[in-house]
Amino acid sequence: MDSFIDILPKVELHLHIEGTLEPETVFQLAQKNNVTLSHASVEDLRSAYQFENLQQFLDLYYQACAVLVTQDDFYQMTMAFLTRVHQDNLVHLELFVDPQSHTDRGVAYEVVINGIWQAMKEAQENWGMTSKIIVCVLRHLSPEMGMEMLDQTLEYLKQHPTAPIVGIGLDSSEKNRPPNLFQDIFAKARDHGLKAVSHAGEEGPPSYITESLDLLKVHRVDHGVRCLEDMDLVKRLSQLRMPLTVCPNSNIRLCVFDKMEDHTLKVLLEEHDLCVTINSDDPAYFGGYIGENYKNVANALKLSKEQLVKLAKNGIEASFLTEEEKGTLY
Ligand code: ES4
Ligand code: ZN
Repeated sequence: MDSFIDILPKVELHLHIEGTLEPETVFQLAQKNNVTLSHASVEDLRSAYQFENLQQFLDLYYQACAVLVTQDDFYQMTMAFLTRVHQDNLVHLELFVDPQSHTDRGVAYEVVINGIWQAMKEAQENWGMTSKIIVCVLRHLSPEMGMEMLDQTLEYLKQHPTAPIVGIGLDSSEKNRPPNLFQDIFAKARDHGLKAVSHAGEEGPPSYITESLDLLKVHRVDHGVRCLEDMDLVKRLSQLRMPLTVCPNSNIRLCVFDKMEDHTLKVLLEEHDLCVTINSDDPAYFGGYIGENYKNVANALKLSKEQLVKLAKNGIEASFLTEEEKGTLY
């Protein structure tokens, strides 16, 4: 089954580009940019990757973000990631970036996007891999700060009309930060033609998924696994054919489920006929890139080849590609 997964063309829709920084790169960039880290060595940092919840992970993730300073740093990080997932036969990617975790430290918005975009262009030229950017609002910060980030995005798009930014997302600490706090930002983003996605129902309650649908008018729900606590919601997600970007390794590493055998992905896919997709979230932190996520969940839940193909096709369907572009991937 692993070799079948290796050759299966895959799409990734839930990937935080900052979550691809491997500990070796964190140390290398820290040294180059004179950034002080609170861990003594690569091994020390890697051994700290044992999390009991989302917040413990985010504390380390934001600390590591501080090593990214120049446009070339963002380019190198993205290029290293794209090179890695090209080996997994990734054919299309819609990546998340958290501009606020960089602009808050004095890094210019365009430095972040220019660096990522350059790597994306090379991946398309070299391998035909297509990719897009979704800028995320950090929900632990104020809605005003999120609106500022959206305004920077709209200004960047005005200056760079061919930029691959296609959507806005909502990420970071979910508990006690309901989507309704951010509805003005999403309304404005929509008015400017951006698509919408939101992390919901990972650690937060199913009502955050409902709010994401009703108030943020999202096109996809990121994670969404806690929908199973509300059967009316599950029915609605099924009727809407609303995609869920599920991240198996992440869910185990952040203790959303105790072990992979307990993961509800197969129930969501087969019993409730939801548009489930497989994604890696923060692969450097959660023990695996897209291929490993497919393999781990396939082995633990004994998924068939047909089910794996269905999951991969759901990824194409749930993407923000045009119908014509999707047709070339199916
Ligand atoms: C994240 Cl797993 C997860 N959840 C919410 N926000 C995030 N940012 C990066 N990874
Ligand atoms: Zn995520």
